[in-house]
Amino acid sequence: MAVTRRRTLVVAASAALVLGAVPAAAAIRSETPDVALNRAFQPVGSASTAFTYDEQGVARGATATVEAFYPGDGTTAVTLELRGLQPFRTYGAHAHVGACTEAPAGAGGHWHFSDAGADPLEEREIWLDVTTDEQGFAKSVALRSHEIPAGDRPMSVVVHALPTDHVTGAAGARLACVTVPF
Ligand SMILES: [Cu+2]
Repeated sequence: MAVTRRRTLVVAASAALVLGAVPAAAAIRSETPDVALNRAFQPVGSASTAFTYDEQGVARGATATVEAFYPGDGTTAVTLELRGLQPFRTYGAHAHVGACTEAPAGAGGHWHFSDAGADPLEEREIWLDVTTDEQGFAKSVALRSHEIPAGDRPMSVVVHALPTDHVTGAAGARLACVTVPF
């Protein structure tokens, strides 16, 4: 586990450097994720908290690992790892307001930081778009200069068919959803 965690932090640190996200980079100082979960996507109808709604786009048995870091310094970091997806494909992904349900729409809309004011849309929300490698593996990191308030937390990560439109936030059909206790 220690090795996995170290790799997570290195990836997050690299993203912070690339993005120049100096304030949010503080989030990755957390040694241990405050939230960490791994789930396999299962078809609707199964006893699961992670559903695939389109087994072509996200096969049953593909997995999602979500970690969140809350260092308490005004920043948040969230990482998403997906395994077993289609190779060489970009998927949109975001934190959503509701838990996953058997209906794709059940997770509701994008969750957003209520104190984010006029920040760009991506900074007001938690976007985790990924592009898979030849193995169908992908990882993304979202670093934000806000904290998730106790009474207003996202409850899921939804994987979409298309990259996220930076103006509208739209990302096409909902292919899969994993309930996350942020
Ligand atoms: Cu979404």
